[in-house]
Amino acid sequence: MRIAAVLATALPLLRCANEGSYKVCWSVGGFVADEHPADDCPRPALDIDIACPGNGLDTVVLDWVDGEPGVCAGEVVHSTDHACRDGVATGLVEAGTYNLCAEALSPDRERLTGVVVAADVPVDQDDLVVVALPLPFVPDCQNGLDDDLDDRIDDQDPQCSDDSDAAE
Ligand SMILES: [Ca+2]
Ligand SMILES: [Ca+2]
Repeated sequence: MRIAAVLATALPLLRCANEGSYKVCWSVGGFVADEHPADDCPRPALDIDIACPGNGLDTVVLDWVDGEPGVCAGEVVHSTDHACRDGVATGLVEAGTYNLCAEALSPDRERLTGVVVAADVPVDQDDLVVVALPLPFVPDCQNGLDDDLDDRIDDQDPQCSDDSDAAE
């Protein structure tokens, strides 16, 4: 009887890790809107076969923030860095509702794009939440790199008519 009582107390605690699982997908340039299966990541809109630094994007930082809806200034309860320009991350946070904030960083960790906010994302216990983050495409002419290796970067390069040019 005593063992049974202990188990009855302990089992709910073991089962209730109070963690919610998530999957985050991001793609520079966005996703194809009509392909968004609930259990998987949508297809990237751009089919660009460039290595991660090729577009100046070196790191994607994902922050789960507990704070005002839509605001990234709050308690960061979970933060991960990811290499590569398109990607997927999965993980666990304490079950709750968060803002998901993402930043695309250059190799010297300068912020390349504005913070992308997915507000009020419910991450429930024993549930997988899929969040898609369409990170903005960073044109060659504002990525901080000398893409064509002529020793001139971005607006210093005469190939760039303005910073929206996709090719340096
Ligand atoms: Ca450049
Ligand atoms: Ca150049």
